Amino acid sequence: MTCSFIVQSSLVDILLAPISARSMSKLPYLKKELLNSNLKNPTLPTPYSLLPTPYSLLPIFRRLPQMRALLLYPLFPKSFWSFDKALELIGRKVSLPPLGMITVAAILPQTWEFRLVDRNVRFETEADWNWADLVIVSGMIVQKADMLHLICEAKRRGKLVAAGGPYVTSVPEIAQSVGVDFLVLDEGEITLPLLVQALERGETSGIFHAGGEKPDLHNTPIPRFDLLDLKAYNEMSVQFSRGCPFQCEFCDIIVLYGRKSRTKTPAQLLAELQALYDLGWRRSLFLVDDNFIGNKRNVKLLLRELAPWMAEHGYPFRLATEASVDLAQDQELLDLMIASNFKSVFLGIETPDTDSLALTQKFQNTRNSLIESVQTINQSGLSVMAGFILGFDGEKEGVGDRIIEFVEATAIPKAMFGMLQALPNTALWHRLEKEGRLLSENQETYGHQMTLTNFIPTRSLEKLAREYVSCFWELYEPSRYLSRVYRHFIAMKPAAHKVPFRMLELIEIKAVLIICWRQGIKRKTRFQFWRQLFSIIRQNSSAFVPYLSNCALIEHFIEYRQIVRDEIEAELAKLLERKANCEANIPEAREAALL
Ligand code: B12
Ligand code: SF4
Repeated sequence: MTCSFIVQSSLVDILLAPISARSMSKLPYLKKELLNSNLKNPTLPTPYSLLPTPYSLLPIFRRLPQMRALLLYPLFPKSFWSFDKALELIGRKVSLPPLGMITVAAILPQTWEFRLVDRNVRFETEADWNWADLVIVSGMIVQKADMLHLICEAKRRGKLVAAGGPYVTSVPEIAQSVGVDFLVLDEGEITLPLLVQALERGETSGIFHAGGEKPDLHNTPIPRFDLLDLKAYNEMSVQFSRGCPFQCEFCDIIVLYGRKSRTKTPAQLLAELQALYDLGWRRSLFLVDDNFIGNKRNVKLLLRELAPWMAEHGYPFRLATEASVDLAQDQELLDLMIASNFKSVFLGIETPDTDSLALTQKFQNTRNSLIESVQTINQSGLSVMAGFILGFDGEKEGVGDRIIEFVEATAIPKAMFGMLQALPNTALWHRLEKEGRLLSENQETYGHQMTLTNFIPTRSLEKLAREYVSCFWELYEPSRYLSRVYRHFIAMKPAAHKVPFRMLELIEIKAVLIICWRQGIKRKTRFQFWRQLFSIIRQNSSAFVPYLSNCALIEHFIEYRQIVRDEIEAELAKLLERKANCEANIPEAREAALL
């Protein structure tokens, strides 16, 4: 293993600092003992007792084999992704579980005790804090504010805190600035053992990184799904691969997880599915791979084993994933996915403008007609969700209208939008930094749909923002949305296999009744809703459930398009005001000049 790590200050150093001259004679012994002490055996005498206080942490180290780790997953801000209204309808609290956290728990010594608190499900209690020897926090960029809050809370209570995951890996300095003890960067398969070794040596701080090495996923254990409150989640997640072979300029996947798509073995993934099956999970499952088809050879090997497993188990999970658009060019792969009960796929379309795609190095989207690719995938039997971005360099006016045309032509119901954001340390970030175009203002929530670009675009930001808002607004006009949902599911090839009949749960019956009440009686689109519903039942009854649940999402989109409009307009107003006020102030005037 070529990984490197830097120990900032160890318990040894802290302990030795206040020792009097008399005890200095014991130093070599103490240091050696501390480094070698076998903390896995609590009966061994440890040298700690020889040392004076304030070593409030000492009991923790004595308990190392049975360390109590409190895993805290920070809050997500309300966003396009939170689907609050739809979740409420089916009595769930969150869409997806923190797979990174339960993977971390599986990698750490299994003699430890774990308690997971996903703060999107429930808040931690004082009893949780008191219980913990070590607090572990993780998260992505949009969880930054709550993650930093948790680190401060843990430090206020005198707890040891370790932080890791995608956000701190991209920007470690911020967690450090609020006093985190251990920064455990990169992928945990490599760096978590370094944390454990440091704790075994009695150290109380350190930074561990993988030095560019990427772990082989063949050794990744089954995530600790048992730590989750399964009832709270709408979907479960598993991961087969990490990394992506492409090189889109704005993407931080390739920075964090590399350009080689590393996969687990089919047996590993089936063991994860079996674990979920044994825990009683019978609903949707999201394969959260960065690009599920990044390693086509290995993914086909998996699917050839997954399809019979699914059939033997009576298709217990509906599968979804993310993939690149070149999926459309591999009919064998599509057929294998459908045979394995994949129901939907998220595609990064980004923009219908070929020039922008080439500029952002998303060449894989320029090789074939994007419209035909989406139609092929849809007609083969997968429902398509897609992501779009506005604000690429050199973008011509009217991109909002071109996106609307594209989405209407392909009848994609759920199209996600955002204005381009430069994520820290991506190729885009470095280029814009070199060109002096990154905005100085620190944006708290990069990456969601309610912020302007965090850099100076090549065209008027005001016009860009207005196009974005009106594109969002028009696409989620209720009648237009319902029509897309209908066209999408009518075009879709009926399901290849029959899923055994199961009685609906009470909460599901209630949800269907509420959808029918809202869509079929309250809304002006009620006639369109019923007409389409009966047509779906007649022509493609296997699409009845996804059709209905997609219809229900209009409640979320109507609310969300209003939030996007209000927030973007408020940001624009602030920017226009700054432009008016800052003639004398050079850097601000420069930023405001982008209008
Ligand atoms: C599923 C997912 C989501 C789900 C959230 C699920 C959830 N509850 O966590 C949803 C769909 C909601 C989502 C949304 C977004 N996401 Co997201 N998401 C992912 C995805 C595809 C998988 C996450 C996952 O489960 N990974 C599997 C686990 C095993 O990996 P991991 O979390 O990295 O954990 C490993 C290591 O990081 C480490 N580790 C993790 N935690 C810790 C903690 C400690 C202490 C240690 C030592 C180690 C450690 O060990 C683990 C094993 O190696 C990742 C990409 C990825 N490959 O991870 C993006 C990713 C996390 N998302 C990202 C982004 C930007 C977003 C959005 C902002 C996108 C957008 N434009 O809207 C939104 C924000 C949502 C919002 N506004 O509320 C970025 C984050 C970038 C960053 N630097 O923080 C990522 C990396 C990918 C990307 N570029 O899009 N996302
Ligand atoms: S295809 Fe997706 S995951 Fe791969 S580099 Fe491009 S944006 Fe990143």
